[in-house]
Amino acid sequence: MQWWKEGVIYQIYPRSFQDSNGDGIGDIPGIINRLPEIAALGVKAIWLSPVYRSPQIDNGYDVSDYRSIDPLFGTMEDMERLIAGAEKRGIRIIMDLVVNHTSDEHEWFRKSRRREEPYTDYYIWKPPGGRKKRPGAASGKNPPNNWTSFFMEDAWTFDEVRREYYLHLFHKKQPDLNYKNPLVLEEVQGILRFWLDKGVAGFRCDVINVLWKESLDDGKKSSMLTGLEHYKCREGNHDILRRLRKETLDPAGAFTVGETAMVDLAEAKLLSDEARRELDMVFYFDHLEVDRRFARFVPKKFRAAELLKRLAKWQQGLSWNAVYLENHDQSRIVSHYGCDAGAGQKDSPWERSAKILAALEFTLRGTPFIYQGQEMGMTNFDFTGFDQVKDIETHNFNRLLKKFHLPLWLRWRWLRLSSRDNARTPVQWSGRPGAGFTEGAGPPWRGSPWLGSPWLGINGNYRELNYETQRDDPGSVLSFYKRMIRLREQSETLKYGAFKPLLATGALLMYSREDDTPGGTGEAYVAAFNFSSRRVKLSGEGRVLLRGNVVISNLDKHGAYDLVPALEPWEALVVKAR
Ligand code: TEU
Ligand code: CA
Repeated sequence: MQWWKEGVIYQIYPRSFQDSNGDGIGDIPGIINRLPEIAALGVKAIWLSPVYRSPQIDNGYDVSDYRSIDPLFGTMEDMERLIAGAEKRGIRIIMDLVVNHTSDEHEWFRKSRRREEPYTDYYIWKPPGGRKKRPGAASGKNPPNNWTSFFMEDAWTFDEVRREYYLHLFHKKQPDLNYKNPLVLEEVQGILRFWLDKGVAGFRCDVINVLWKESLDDGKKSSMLTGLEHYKCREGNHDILRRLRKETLDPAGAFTVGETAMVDLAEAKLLSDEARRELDMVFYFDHLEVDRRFARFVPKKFRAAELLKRLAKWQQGLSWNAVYLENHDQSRIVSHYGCDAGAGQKDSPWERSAKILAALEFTLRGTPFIYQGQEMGMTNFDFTGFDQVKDIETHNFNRLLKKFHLPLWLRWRWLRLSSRDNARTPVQWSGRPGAGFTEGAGPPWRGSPWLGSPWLGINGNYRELNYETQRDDPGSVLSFYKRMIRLREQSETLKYGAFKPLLATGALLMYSREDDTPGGTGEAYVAAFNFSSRRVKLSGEGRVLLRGNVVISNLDKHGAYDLVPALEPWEALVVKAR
């Protein structure tokens, strides 16, 4: 029995989790102080977003030393205390492995740009492009090809020291490593061994499906990422993953979940197929883009039927799923697929829909991941303009939309929904100034420059929506998450049963989870969800399907259910059908 199939994994974004020294930035001692709350949730592991030394251009996803802790977050001793403290509570630590790129302040890059061996070819360097000016290149630039970055900029920057261009699929301060140089893979093996020796249980692997750049030829012009076809999920990438697994990860019994940008089902199957020994599971994005165009940036109408279609595709397409609804790059799910009206209020659309999403997550097949604050229904930020946003991706996309002359109101309407800062506002632990996140001296929100203010504004709804108001309330979102976690842990069918889509019309969707294994229990649960603020009548077929004893109700319904006529606004109902 693999522990990572049995239990739930909790993601912490350290800078927004708990500040312990009043500088307005979350840190590792803060996480240690909150281990009792994390243990009370009932999770089996913590995935820690990066705490390595970093210039913090991309909030730590730009690493300058993989073997040291950034002073912002604490010391290596703090990290060792966290690993030991978590282990005492039966909680494993999973580190964030960011090795598609480093920071440009990493020693390797500093030496590579000076052609100091053996680092000269640790990165992807090229002389300026062909003789003729490349069409579309910004003035004065002549990059080796036409690739664009995930952050909507050029993917090449000219280095004045080496007098060549270097590739960066993200920010220009995040140069891509060159995996065609075998020394790079050796360095990565060393990083894995360093942290496995510290006692971590595995890794969440950042953009782990774009490591191998097959060629540097021009890409087909694309609305999102020109050049993607040359580096996404290439055979060389699979070889790298198999080697890391065989030589380092399997001997240590380490767990891996890959974050796989733009992955499709066929690619995800190859990456997570147990027999291929590459990754244990992968994060895909399809189910979170039902109401979005251009990845997650341009909104469109949400349709439950589309959500069910995409859920079924991945639930039935992969042998095991990483089930998640939020992370540090995504908007808050209660504001996205739910309704955050009445945030913090009892029996509000916010409370019902936060619970409906918990019921969805914990009745899907796969390892559930909870992102910090999701368990209390934290909502998207309440910022009123770009001046309060810190995320470089949001600002870059805003600059791109400005080039297309989109008016400010439309740019803000789109980007306030998709900005990664929605998930990065400080966790709301209490209703006191600083929301129990920080006791810093500065004003308790909006991230003003004074020392001690939170690095990013605290959502103004912290007074009503916080951990303390929910901890002892059996009807709270937090208590509902705890119930879901326990229910799943106690049910082999909810953990391992087959997923079967049943029906979806308008805002209503239904599916079942069944133990249909030969000689199995034949147990089946039927789950029904109303993703709307209207009462939805059930069709004849729906009424017949939704029969049995209630096991989950976000409206506290109990007992036997037969021929349910309708679902209330934002109602989730799960019955044990047999
Ligand atoms: O994200 C990579 C990635 O695919 C996302 O940036 C995604 O493309 C973007 O949010 C649009 O959907 C990982 C980390 O999760 C992210 O925080 C880092 O910024 C990025 O890699 C670079 O390390
Ligand atoms: Ca701090």
